[in-house]
Amino acid sequence: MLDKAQEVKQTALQEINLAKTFQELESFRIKFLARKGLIADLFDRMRELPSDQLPAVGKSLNELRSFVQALYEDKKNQLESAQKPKKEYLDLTLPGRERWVGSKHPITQTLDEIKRIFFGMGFGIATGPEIEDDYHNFEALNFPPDHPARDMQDTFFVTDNILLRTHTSPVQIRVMEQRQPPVQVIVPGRVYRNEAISARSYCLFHQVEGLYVDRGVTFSELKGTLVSFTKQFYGSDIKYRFRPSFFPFTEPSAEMDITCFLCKGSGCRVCKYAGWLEILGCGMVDPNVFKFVGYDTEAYSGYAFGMGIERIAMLRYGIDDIRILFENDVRFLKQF
Ligand code: 2NM
Repeated sequence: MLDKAQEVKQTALQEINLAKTFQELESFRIKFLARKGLIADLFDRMRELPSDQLPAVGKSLNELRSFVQALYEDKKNQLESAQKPKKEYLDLTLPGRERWVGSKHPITQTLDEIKRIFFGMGFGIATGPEIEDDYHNFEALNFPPDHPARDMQDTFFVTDNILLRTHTSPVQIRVMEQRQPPVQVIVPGRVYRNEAISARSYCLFHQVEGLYVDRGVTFSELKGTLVSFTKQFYGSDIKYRFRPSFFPFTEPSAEMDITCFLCKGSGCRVCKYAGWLEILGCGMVDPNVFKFVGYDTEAYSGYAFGMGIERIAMLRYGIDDIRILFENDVRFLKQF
């Protein structure tokens, strides 16, 4: 039996040198070390031995198994390290890996620029809830009960009385409920409209609205402020005009147009060959609104204005589909 063990040891020593691949090494393992291999076979045959020989034979079979197992492990390590490249080659002349730096969303960039200009003219900032009640979104803003904007078709209702704000004006109502004039704030934020989604309109967009209330505020101050903003934002060479308009919460109301900054008024795709671009709505706050918030309508007057940020950003960056602003596709965003 001990001779047999010696023989197996010699065979293993020869055959381990013949194993040059993982496959050959696996055959080696199966031949010698597996459950039905040569060594297991020797252990099985111990049953035939007289009991006085068992300790010595057992000891040498265990040694044999450890020995062959070690041959196997060494060869396996050799084969594995032969697979790896000898040494990593470090090319110090290669340029460093550039770190990918994120950028601000074009809507955020546009908002930041608008805020910066109004901060420079003395405006503060106010924010408020996106989920509003009918009172702050419509009633206190002088919308009559049957106004079409109050329809399910245009507004996302949560309950009969609770809705997603359709403009940021309810924040102005909340500001006026809490403070007496002078009030001079801009209100940036998300607003929601239940409209068919298309290249031109999305169910969600951003607005900046502004409000200035004090003693003796006039329409010419409104014009002066908006003209100053417009020249800072679009450039001092643009021309502008105010057209009469209508909003429930302002009287009189107007819309402001500027000459198309692309074609300078001669007509192009951006301005749809009109030469003019509509950029905001504005007006003198209707005294009915002041009554709702408890302001003295004899003592105070004020102006308000509002603009849609997506429209401005689309004009500015030449984007022709509003939906791409909400997709967060990095291939689009990394261009800004
Ligand atoms: C606009 C146009 C004109 C506006 C009015 C008010 C408030 F609360 F003072 F009545 N907030 N915003 C307003 C006025 C908004 O957006 C096109």
